Amino acid sequence: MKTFYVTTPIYYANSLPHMGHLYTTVVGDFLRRYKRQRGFETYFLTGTDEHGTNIERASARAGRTPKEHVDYIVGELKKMFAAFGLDTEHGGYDVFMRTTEAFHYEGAQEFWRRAAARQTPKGRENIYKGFYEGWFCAPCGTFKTESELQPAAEEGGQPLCLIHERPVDLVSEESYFFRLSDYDEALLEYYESHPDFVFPDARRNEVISLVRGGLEDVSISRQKSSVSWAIPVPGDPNHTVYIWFDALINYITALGWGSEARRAELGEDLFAKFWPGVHLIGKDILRQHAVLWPAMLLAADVELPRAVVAHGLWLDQTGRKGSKTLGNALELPVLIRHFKTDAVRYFLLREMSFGQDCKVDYEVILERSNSDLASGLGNLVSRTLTMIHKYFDGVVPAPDISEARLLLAKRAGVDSDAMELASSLELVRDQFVQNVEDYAFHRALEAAWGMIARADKLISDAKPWELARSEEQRETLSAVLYRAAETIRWLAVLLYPVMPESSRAIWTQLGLTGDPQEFDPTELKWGGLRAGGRVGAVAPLFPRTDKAKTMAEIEKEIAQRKESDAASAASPSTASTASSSSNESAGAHATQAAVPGSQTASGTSPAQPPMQGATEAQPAPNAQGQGASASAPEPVASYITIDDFVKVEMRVGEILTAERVPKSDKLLRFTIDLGEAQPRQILAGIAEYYEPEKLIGRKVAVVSNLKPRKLRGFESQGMVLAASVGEEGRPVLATFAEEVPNGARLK
Ligand code: ME8
Repeated sequence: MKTFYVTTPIYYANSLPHMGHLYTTVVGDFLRRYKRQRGFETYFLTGTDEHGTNIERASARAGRTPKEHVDYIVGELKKMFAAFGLDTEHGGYDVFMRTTEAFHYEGAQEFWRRAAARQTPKGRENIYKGFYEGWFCAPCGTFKTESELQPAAEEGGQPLCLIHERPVDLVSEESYFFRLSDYDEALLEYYESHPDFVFPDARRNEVISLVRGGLEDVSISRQKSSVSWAIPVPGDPNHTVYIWFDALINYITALGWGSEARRAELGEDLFAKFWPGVHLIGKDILRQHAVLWPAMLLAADVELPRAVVAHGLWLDQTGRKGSKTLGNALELPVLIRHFKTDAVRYFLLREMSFGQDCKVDYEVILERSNSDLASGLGNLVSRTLTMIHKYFDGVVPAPDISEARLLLAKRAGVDSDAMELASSLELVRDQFVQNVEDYAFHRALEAAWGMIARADKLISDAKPWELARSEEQRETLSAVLYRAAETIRWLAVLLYPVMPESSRAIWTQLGLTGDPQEFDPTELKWGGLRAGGRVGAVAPLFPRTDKAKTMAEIEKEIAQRKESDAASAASPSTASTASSSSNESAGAHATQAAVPGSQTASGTSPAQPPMQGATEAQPAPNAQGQGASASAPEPVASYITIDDFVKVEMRVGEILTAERVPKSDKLLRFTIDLGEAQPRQILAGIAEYYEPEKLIGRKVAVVSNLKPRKLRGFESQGMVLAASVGEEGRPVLATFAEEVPNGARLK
């Protein structure tokens, strides 16, 4: 049997999914259902990427351990996906892959060992130890180039990630590197000999020119002390595997690669059966999938995927990418409450020209749902079946017109035989199929809606309500309604992968047995609807929505949700993503008072991000990592120990003086009494939120053993702590409700 393996990205389990995540999963679900209809044995993977700094941070904000946090997110995500028919129970994904599965640890470590034991096409070690420094955006999980950053507002400050509009961290540490730079020729050859490997062409060209421009090595580990919530590097407990290196491998560990335990659990060798697969991704993660991943597979001597298929991004009306962090993406709970979930599936596939970006808001979905579904498909089904009930007591009427009645039929504008309609349905069906094969889903649906227009025209030209008045035109009436009903049967088969639930409802209303999923669209033949059978009861498929009323409800609901997020953000003890539907940025977390660039004191310029060239510092072969025996996954802990904690010295300080720093909108300069011989000078980026004069005499919490650093020419000798509230990260100074002496230590 032909097989088809399709994957979505595994989504970061830091916060709840939004419409962007739903989109790729709906496309995957659509393709697998379509391929199953076409006789393929299919396997569909979606899941979550559960390691890394961002998840550690999100869990800390939510007051959970990382494991509790990812379990919570996965539980919610699965419920939401189920509402859209994407889970196994509804015929959706076969595996919900999680990178915290023990078998994935085993497989990922085995992959590392395999790559480390082999050489690059240019005869050097695949993995070596070096030193990495760069600007790291935790929400992106990647290092950033200068062009991907907005320069820091202050000298020595943190630049902002252009996608997330948040400060990035300067990360500098010993790291293992993957020698990607040795794979440029091998990759270019592969792209050349596999023209369908990257789709669409625009993305393929982008990838080719990126690789032609030269690749640099990729940092693939972090020190355990900086990222502990991750898979340990085999043979080196001080390092953890960089999240992208870990995550990409999921596509094969899910099938049992590298883990005997997983193969036993699956009961068969799914890797042998289904690999290579097709990776559906958003274009935001193209480089990782079309450059890094194939090079990793070459390094470990594993067959490359069949294709990397990249779609465009959903944007808000101002043209910004819908994202969790910006909170501008459409929220799944809102979609679930206010729309038929099949209508959302249809919208996603119909609205976006696959490969291109597309603007969206709730209103556009409502409009499409009303026009294409309520007035289009839904209306065609209900008017046809209602007329069959009314004029034929619910019995499917005969398709043919006898010789004697041909002229009468012609007079009513109805062709004598149905072959013209049948062949135009075949044509549309072929267009539908071809467009699906070409990932042009919007065109496939446009074609299907051509069928609806055709059937609507058939009805409005023939005017069955007039034919019904004349006994002589009984056969014409019968033929018209049969043709409309048979067209609907074809539509139910074509649209099954798009709207499984509605297509089944249409099937039942037509009085058919079996399931539209069992029909191969290419085998549809005119006349499959049996005359004389009974149609079922008519029930509205897509009720019309009152746009103004629904929009008002949605807006109110979102406003209330934002308010409750802000309220929970303002009281850190209750901050939790449980209260937030899809916006992880709404939590409150203790942070420095927005003093830029405090994480690392190094002033050196950052290296390029891994995919565009990590600068190789001191290449050194990784002797330790090579040939280490396959061992059980090492457990990871997300906690810091008390020893880690006591390294941070925090003290009570009293603000003695406060003033604005000249030429800076953000910085205040304080002198603060920490109970020491001399007060300290400390700078904090809170000038937009606090009047300096009003802070004099205020007791604050200060990190007192932070390495001093210069900001705008002033040395800052510590850091004032504040909660970061709401989406804009408004600082609220941490303070004390009771009298405390200056210098008292916080423990
Ligand atoms: O990148 N429009 O996870 P992620 C369209 N864990 N699709 C969107 C979208 C938008 N506005 N926003 C998100 C990761 N997506 C990694 C992947 S795979 C080994 C690791 C979809 O949670 C789209 O598929 O940031 C995009 O590529 C993916 O979600 C990113 O999800």
